[in-house]
Amino acid sequence: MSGLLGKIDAILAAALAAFGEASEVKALEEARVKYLGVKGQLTEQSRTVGSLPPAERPAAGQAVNLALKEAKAAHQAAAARLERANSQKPGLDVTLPGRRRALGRQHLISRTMDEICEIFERLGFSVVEGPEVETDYYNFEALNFPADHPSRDMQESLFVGEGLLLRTHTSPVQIRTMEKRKPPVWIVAPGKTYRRDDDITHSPMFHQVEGLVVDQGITMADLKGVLSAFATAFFSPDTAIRLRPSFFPFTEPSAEVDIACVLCGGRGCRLCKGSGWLELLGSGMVDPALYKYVGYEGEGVTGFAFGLGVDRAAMLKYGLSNIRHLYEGDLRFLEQF
Ligand code: FA5
Repeated sequence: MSGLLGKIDAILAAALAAFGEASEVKALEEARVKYLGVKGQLTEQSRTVGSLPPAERPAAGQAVNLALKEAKAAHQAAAARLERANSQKPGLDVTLPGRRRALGRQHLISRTMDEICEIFERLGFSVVEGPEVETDYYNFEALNFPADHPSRDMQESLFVGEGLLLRTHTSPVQIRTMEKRKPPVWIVAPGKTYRRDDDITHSPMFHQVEGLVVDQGITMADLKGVLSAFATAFFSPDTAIRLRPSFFPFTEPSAEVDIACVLCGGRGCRLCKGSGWLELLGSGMVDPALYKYVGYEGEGVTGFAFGLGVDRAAMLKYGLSNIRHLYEGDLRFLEQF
């Protein structure tokens, strides 16, 4: 009996020492298995109690139980000590502020498009949209394009099926709007447009904002007044514009609108190739030939329209050297705006 009690004391002392010395979770677990596991040394002792003479069993049982209790408490204390130590290791400072997710931002094109539409909304225009896959009828025919116009050629526009193409401009929205609404019409139509173009100032997919006004007594002075108000709001308050004669099948007369060079203010520099002007958009008075397609004949109205390149406007405003910067998804570029 005394032999057993002595043995229990010795094992307990060894167990307490092992738990106390364990400096890692793995070592502590090994010690627990060694002394308290199913085949652990203290657990084994509790089994030998049954083989003792009945008179000795109570005292021996009590001694083993006490030893087990003490060993388990020491193991728990050691486990808590290791957990505390681990949570205080460098790299796990719970007082540090959490890691914030970087917030995204609007792409420069979307921002420019919104900004352009807001300016026209302040001038009394409302925003409408049209489909990007268009029929030949809306993209060309109802816009007075002759049947043999080069942009109707398969080589020039991006056709996606018989008589179906990716719209080459936002002008089809003019026809779609006039079909649905009676004058007065004051709308802008932003959206994506597609052409077989690809160089530093032209992209196969780009963006336009179409403008259309059809009302009583609209003249070219209204066209110039509205576009001048736009240019001063979008670029800077002293931005001058000029109208240059041009041709579009759906406007008559037609004009390219240039702004005074954003770099040199009109004196002439590398950007404007010495001319002092930069081309911004196409425009003109709505050709009355369109009215027969949309049932406006006899309304006694006149109108003007314009088509503004959004990518071009962003390039001019922010001094971008290559249109591809807008489409490469390089955050070092995009995060500047
Ligand atoms: C048109 O697209 C006419 N629909 C504009 C218009 C509307 C005239 C209403 C009259 C009345 P144009 O092909 O010039 O016109 O294009 C207009 C603008 O789109 C250009 O000034 C340019 O800024 C932009 N643009 C044209 N092609 C590209 C391209 N591949 N990449 C980027 N911008 C382009």
